[in-house]
Amino acid sequence: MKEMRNPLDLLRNGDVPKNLIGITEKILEQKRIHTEEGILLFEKADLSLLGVLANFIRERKNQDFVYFNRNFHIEPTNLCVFACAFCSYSRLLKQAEQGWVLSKEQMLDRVRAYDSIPVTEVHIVGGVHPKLTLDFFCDLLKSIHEIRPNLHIKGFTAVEYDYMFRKAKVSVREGLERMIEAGLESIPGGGAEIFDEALRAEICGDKCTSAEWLEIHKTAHELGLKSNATMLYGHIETYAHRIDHMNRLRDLQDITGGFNTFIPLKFRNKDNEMSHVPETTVIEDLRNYAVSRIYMDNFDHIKAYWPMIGRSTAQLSLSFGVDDIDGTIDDSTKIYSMAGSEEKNPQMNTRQLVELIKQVHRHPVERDTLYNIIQDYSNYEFTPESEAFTPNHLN
Ligand code: V47
Ligand code: SF4
Repeated sequence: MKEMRNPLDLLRNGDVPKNLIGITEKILEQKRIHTEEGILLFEKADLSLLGVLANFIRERKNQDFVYFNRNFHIEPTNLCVFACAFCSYSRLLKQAEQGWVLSKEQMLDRVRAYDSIPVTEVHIVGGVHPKLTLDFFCDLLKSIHEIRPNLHIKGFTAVEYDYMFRKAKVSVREGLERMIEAGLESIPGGGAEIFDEALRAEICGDKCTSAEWLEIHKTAHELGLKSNATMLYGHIETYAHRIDHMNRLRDLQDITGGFNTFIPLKFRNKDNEMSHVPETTVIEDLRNYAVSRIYMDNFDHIKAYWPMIGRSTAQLSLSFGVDDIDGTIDDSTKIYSMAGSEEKNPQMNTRQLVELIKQVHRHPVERDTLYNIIQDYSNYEFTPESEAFTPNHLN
């Protein structure tokens, strides 16, 4: 799988269709491509050409490294004031008996469960609940750091912040400053969905707007935080909507440079209001990763989130521009198992993640949230002592 064709050979041998020669040359000359060209790639380029081009860029940016981290999730609640049509995970407040709300102590117990385990990040994300306020979360973050000062807290989507800050009657800047003061260190990429306003109105009309999502990330970057960006694809959007979404992120990245990673999220259709919408094929998923890698020229990393697409597609994605597969997770997220992912209990120990990456002849590298390298596992020999274990606290 590692052996990819030299992109120049494709051109020399006349293997590139006439209508794609100009754009292929541009990509190989490392020039930025624009809206019409992005749409053309989606519409006309076949999987093999996209793979060769995306691979060329991935190699230039990240050589043969594949990044992962050791992390776990805390999902404070799945009760939510919003009702996004694609969401299988949340329940409305009036359905409280079907959901959960963790107390502060329960969340701290999750952190304590990792006492002797070398995780570096906790990813906190959940539904939007009116009782979980800015003060509550500031207090939670402080307490997490009292238990584990070096654990990186990547927390809360822009959607959660937008609601939390309005309720607390503070500006985005002030709200983020308070969270940073309490221990927030970066922001995950959720809640972006698809930025086109008409489409957003159809699938998640009641939560924060695209402009508000972008403003929160911009302010976070100005305050020195890094963040990620997602795109929910494979539902009712067109290729033009995907490129529009990428354009808005690419423009902001030009200004701030604050995004770490772009994470395309495949729409899963189990048990939600959009269950009638068929899911994309794996071929389409790979084409989407590849175009993302080509188009998002100012993003260093493209992540395939393995709990959502499954381990095999995550392996395949590494030949289509992806250089990051997130982390060990430790069965601590329910978002995707509830939406129909093949991963029912997403959990891999470090050895399993390393083997997954080595099977496709890439160099596994453990990183922290900010992509500082913790350990290169290319020539690492696991021993029973060094093998990471999990606390199975949810089993
Ligand atoms: O915003 C919800 C998505 C996101 C479905 O930043 C769905 O490192 C597909 O953003 N089918 C939350 N997707 C998760 C998220 C995330 C995940 C992993 C890593 C990072 C990171 C961020 O999950 C939501 C929404 O776009 N989502 N329901 C569904 N049925
Ligand atoms: Fe709530 Fe997020 Fe689900 Fe939308 S995607 S309903 S905001 S939990």
